[in-house]
Amino acid sequence: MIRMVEELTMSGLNMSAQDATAPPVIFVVGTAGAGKSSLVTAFQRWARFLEVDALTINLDPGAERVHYDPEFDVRDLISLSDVMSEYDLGPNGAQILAADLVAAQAEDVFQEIDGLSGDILVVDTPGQVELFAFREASSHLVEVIGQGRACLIFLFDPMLSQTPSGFVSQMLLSSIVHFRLGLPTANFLSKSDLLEPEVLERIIEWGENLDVLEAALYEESAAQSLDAAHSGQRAEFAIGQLRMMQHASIQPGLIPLSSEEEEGLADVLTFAQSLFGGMADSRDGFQGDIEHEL
Ligand SMILES: Nc1nc2c(ncn2[C@@H]2O[C@H](COP(=O)(O)OP(=O)(O)O)[C@@H](O)[C@H]2O)c(=O)[nH]1
Ligand SMILES: [Mg+2]
Repeated sequence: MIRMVEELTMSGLNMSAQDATAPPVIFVVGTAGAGKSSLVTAFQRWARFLEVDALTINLDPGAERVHYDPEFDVRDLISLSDVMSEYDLGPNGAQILAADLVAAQAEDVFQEIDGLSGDILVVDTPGQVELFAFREASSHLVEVIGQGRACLIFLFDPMLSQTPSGFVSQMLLSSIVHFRLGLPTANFLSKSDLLEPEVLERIIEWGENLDVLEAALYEESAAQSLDAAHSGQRAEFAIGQLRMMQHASIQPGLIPLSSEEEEGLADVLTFAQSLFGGMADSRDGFQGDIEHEL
């Protein structure tokens, strides 16, 4: 894990040595309604208060309202209602086509953001995670916008996270997105203000202790009175996957986040900083000193 972070840090520094002004990029991903857009809004507001210059981008053509102040808004390029009428599609088909059309214009998007100098760039992504992670064209978009200095914040839905199987399902989804996009990923438990303290504590413990999660999974299966052999297999499969992730140094941990109460926002910033260096580096030209130290 440490070696991986070091390598990433080194490559991050090298990139920024080429272009000292390009800020690190955080892509915010998660299932529909997980709280992505709210996080981008809360993060920008919070960062401004700290005089950290957080720039934002909206990549969701289906967004109805955007409450942050984006440097680039994909809706200026593509309107979902235009796609629906032009190609005679329903909302779902239009979302898929719009995602591909956006990605096909990745270079235009890059022109819009090239040369921006902020401390960090936070990217809001389409409502459904599969539109961002599983369309072939999106990988290209991630490359073009990320410029080798990007990471992912994966948001867990708080309601789904309350059952062991829901929790594990999201862990697996997060690891698939991580694998698919190939970016360092941190998992956050979204809207944690909605959870009772003891429920929150239990979920966080599942992220830290696989044995506890395994026991909870077996208990859940038993309560659902699935037949014993089948439920055992199911739990074994899930835990096996998670152990493999642990083995591959993919951190299964989960950090509580509340955009509503501005909790965990510092952890989002810290994650990007741990990968790509401090904010002051690019701003004050300390980059050379840091490379020298390394
Ligand atoms: N209580 C609470 N609600 C939240 C929080 N973040 C988002 N929400 C609500 O969750 C819903 C979906 O949020 P949104 O940011 O649009 O999700 P997205 O589809 O992932 O972009 C909205 O009604 C938000 O007000 C939070 O931290 N706490
Ligand atoms: Mg959204």
